[in-house]
Parts: sequence; C-alpha cells; structure tokens
Amino acid sequence: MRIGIVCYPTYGGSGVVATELGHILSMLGHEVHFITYSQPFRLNDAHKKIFYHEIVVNEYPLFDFPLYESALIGTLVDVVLKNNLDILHLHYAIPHASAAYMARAILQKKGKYIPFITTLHGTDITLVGIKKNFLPLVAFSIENSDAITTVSHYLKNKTINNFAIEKEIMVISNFIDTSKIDASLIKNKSVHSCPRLIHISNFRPVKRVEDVIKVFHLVRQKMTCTLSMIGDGPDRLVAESLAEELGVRDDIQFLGKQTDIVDFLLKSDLFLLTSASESFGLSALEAMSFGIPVISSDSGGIKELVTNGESGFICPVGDITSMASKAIELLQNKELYQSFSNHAIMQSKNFDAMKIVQSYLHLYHQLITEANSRTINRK
Ligand code: GMT
Repeated sequence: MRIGIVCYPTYGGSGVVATELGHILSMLGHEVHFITYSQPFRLNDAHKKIFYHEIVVNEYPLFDFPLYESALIGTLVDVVLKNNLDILHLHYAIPHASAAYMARAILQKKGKYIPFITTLHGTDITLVGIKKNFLPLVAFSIENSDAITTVSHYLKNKTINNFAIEKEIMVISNFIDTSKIDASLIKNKSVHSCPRLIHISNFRPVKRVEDVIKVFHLVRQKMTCTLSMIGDGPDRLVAESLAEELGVRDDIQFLGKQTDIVDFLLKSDLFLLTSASESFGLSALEAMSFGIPVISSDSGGIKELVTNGESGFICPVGDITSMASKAIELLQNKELYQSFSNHAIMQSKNFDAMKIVQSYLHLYHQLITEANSRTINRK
C-alpha cells in the first residue's frame, strides 16, 4: 500500500503515534509518505520506504495569518497524484480532517477517490475543537471522513457527546513497540537508593506541570529523591519558578525536549502525570513498558492503561496530597513496588504495536477496496 500520513511534527503524542505507525508500516513493506510542515521529531531513520514531503506555507503581505490549511490541501493533492497514494491517514482533526476533505473533493474532480481516515487524539476533541468557531467545521469533517478512529474509549464517548457524531467510531488504542526493550534490565526492578521521578510532556496548561512540582516537593520532604522534567512548552518557566520557590530546584533537572527517552526511562522509578485531561497518556504507557509505575490524575483515558492499585495509583485531578502519599507508599515498600513494576510491564503488553498496527492495516484495506469499487462503478 502507498499511505500518506499527516501529523503535527512537534513534541506531542499524536506526532509520536503517527511517526511510530509510519515506521512500522514501512517495516512491513508499505510505502509511507509523511506530509508535514517539518520533519517529525522522532522520524530519524533512513528507511527506503519512508518519504517526507514538506508543506511550505507561503507568506504574503496581505495575510496576517499563515494559511497552513490551504497549503496542506495543495500539498495533499500534489503528493497523492505524484505518488499514486492509496489512502490518507490524518492525525489530529484540526485542520487536517477538513484539509483532507477538500483534497478528496479536488481529486475526485480529477477522477481519483482518495479515502481518508481521521484519528482523533485528544485536545482536538476535548479542548480546541469544541471552541464555538471551530466546532461546525470539526464536526463536519469528522463526520465526512471515510473512517474515524479514537485512541481510547473515553475519547470516543467525548467525540460523540461533544460533536453529536453519528458515524461509527472505531477505537484503536495507542501502542508501544516493546521488542527493542531488554527485558533483563527491567524485570523485578527495585527503587534506586535515591529514587528518581520523571515527567514527560509538552508543558501545556492541560498538563498541570505545577502539580508535578508540588507532588515532588511533598515527596522530597519525606526522602532524598530527584525529578527529571522532560519536554518544553508554555508552562516550563512557571514550573521552574515554582521549584525555586519551594526550594526543590536543585533536585530537579529540566532537560527540555529529548528525542531519545530510553536512557531516561531506564534510570527512572516513578512516572508522574497530573493532567487535567488526558485522552490516553502515551507517555505513561512508554514508562510502563519500562516497568515504571504511574502516579496519575483521574483524567479520561488513563484508566484504560493504568490499573489503579496494580500498576499505578490514580488520584483526583489536583489532589497533590494523595498523589504524593501514594508515591511515597510505593517508593518505600519494596514488595509493593516490584509488584506494581511487573504489572506495569504486563499491562503495557496489551498495547503491543504489531497487534494494534494490524487494526489500522485492516481498516486501510477495507477503505481502499471500497474506494476502488466506487471508481469501477463510475466507469
Ligand atoms: O498533549 C499531548 O500530549 C499532545 C497531544 C497531541 O494530540 O499531540 O496528545 C494527545 O494525543 C496523545 C497520543 O494519542 C495521547 O496519548 C494524549 O493523551 C493526548 N493528550 C491529551 O489528551 C491532553
């Protein structure tokens, strides 16, 4: 198959999922064309079946705002035609689904029906997409996708409720490729003598990174420990100032964006995720696959991967006292920690990449067959 993938290439879960998916599809022998405004940040392998097409957003003195969506439509039309693509897979609805809708209409006039799948990831549904001026277009383009998938059951329900979508929505969870992890390094993990906590995100307000610092501050009062803050975004400075204010700045490393997080995960004991809303929590899944239990807020889809009291603890959003006391309980109890760590590894295997990518492949096949029969009927 020749598959076009559109995603945000920046430091975010949807871009990571899209990149990993493209990588696996190419390993399975498919031709993958990434159509993005810059190289996706984890797209660093030179596989001969992976192609990258840059969306160039033209500037013109009359425009106060860059016309990304228009440039994307034109690039989609061009890439589909030149590479004879079979299907488009859009990650994150805004504005990718509406751009694909327009590209499909333009291509139809040229005699080609290009089916497209929209995968909804999170804030496109829970936060940004529901803004009054976006909602009609987001709802319309979701409804008019050839197929819609969400990364969790939670997000599927949110989509139906927020946008009154009647079209069938398929849940295809996020996934993790655990084949590269050396099992001997993570089995029966025990906590480091100076425990290491970790948080990975894009430091947007929805992540409540101040809560991460506050939880760490409470844990630090009970034991010597450190915190690695990986990622960057609008709330990084707020988090750094709070750490200073609470007197824990020296115990925290703000590491910024890191492409390769394997070494950090191998050295960490506990993952903190304090989001106000989290449709899935891919970073938590990545941590679990390394045997790291998760302390999380009760924010949406996280319960679909973390079992409260087995592979982590889930506390109400903003309840930093409970999160800290659960963290301390885990870090101080060797047997409990080991059991949580092993459960985390076991549960992460439910999201095995090879199994989940097959669901996407099955859907691609189905849509391509339908598109072909449309073309044949027209002839
Ligand atoms: O906030 C992020 O982590 C980025 C955001 C995105 O769309 O790029 O992530 C969303 O998609 C991830 C991959 O499917 C999910 O794991 C995250 O839970 C989701 N983020 C939110 O819902 C806040």
